[in-house]
Amino acid sequence: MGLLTVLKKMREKERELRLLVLGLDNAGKTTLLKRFNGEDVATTSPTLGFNIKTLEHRGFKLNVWDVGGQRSLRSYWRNYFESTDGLLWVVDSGDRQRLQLAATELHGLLREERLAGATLLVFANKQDLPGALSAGDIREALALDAIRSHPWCIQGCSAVTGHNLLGGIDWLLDDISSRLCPPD
Ligand code: G3D
Ligand code: MG
Repeated sequence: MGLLTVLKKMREKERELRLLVLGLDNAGKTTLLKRFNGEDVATTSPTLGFNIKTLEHRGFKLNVWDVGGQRSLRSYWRNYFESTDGLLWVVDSGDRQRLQLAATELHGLLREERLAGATLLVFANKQDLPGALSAGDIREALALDAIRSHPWCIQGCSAVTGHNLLGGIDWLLDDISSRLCPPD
C-alpha cells in the first residue's frame, strides 16, 4: 500500500464515529434514528436487543448503536461502551413518572470508566405532545448542571416530526470533532 493510500485510510478512519443511543424504553430512540435516516416512522416496535445503523452525515460515517432500554436489558448496556465518541440520551418529555429513574440511570452511566471520553447529547424528545416538559424542565430534573465529567448539551426535539434533530446531532459532531481533530 502506498503512503498516500495509508494516509487516506487514516483520514477516513478519523471521520468514522461511534455513537451510542440510550434511554429508558419507549423514550423514542428507534423512532429518532429512523427519522434521522429518512425512514418511515409509523411502524416502530420495541427494540429487543439492539440495532446497528451506519449513517452518513456531513462527511462523517456514523456507526450508531440503538440498544433496548427495558429494565431487563439495561445491565447489557455496558457491553456497548467501548470506544464510544458520543452518547445520545433520549428522554420521553411526557413521562413525568419515570424522570427520576431516567436521571438515576443517566448519572450511573456517566460514572462508567469506558464512557469517560464521550460527549453527551440529551434529547428531550416528544416535544410535540401536549403537556410535554420543556428542555429546561428536563435539564433540571436530570440535574444536568451537576455534570462536570463530560461535555453535554440538551436539545428539545420530536422524533415524530423531526423537529430539532439535526441541530442536536450537529452540536454533537462539532463537539466530538473539536476534541478529536483540534484546529492547528
Ligand atoms: P424506544 O426505541 O426508545 O423504546 P420507540 O422508543 O422509538 O420504539 O418509540 C416508542 C413510542 O413513542 C412509539 O409509539 C413512538 O411512535 C413514540 N414516539 C417516539 N418519538 C416520539 C415523538 O417525538 N413524539 C411522539 N408523540 N411520539 C413519539 P407507539 O405508539 O408505537 O408505541
Ligand atoms: Mg427501540
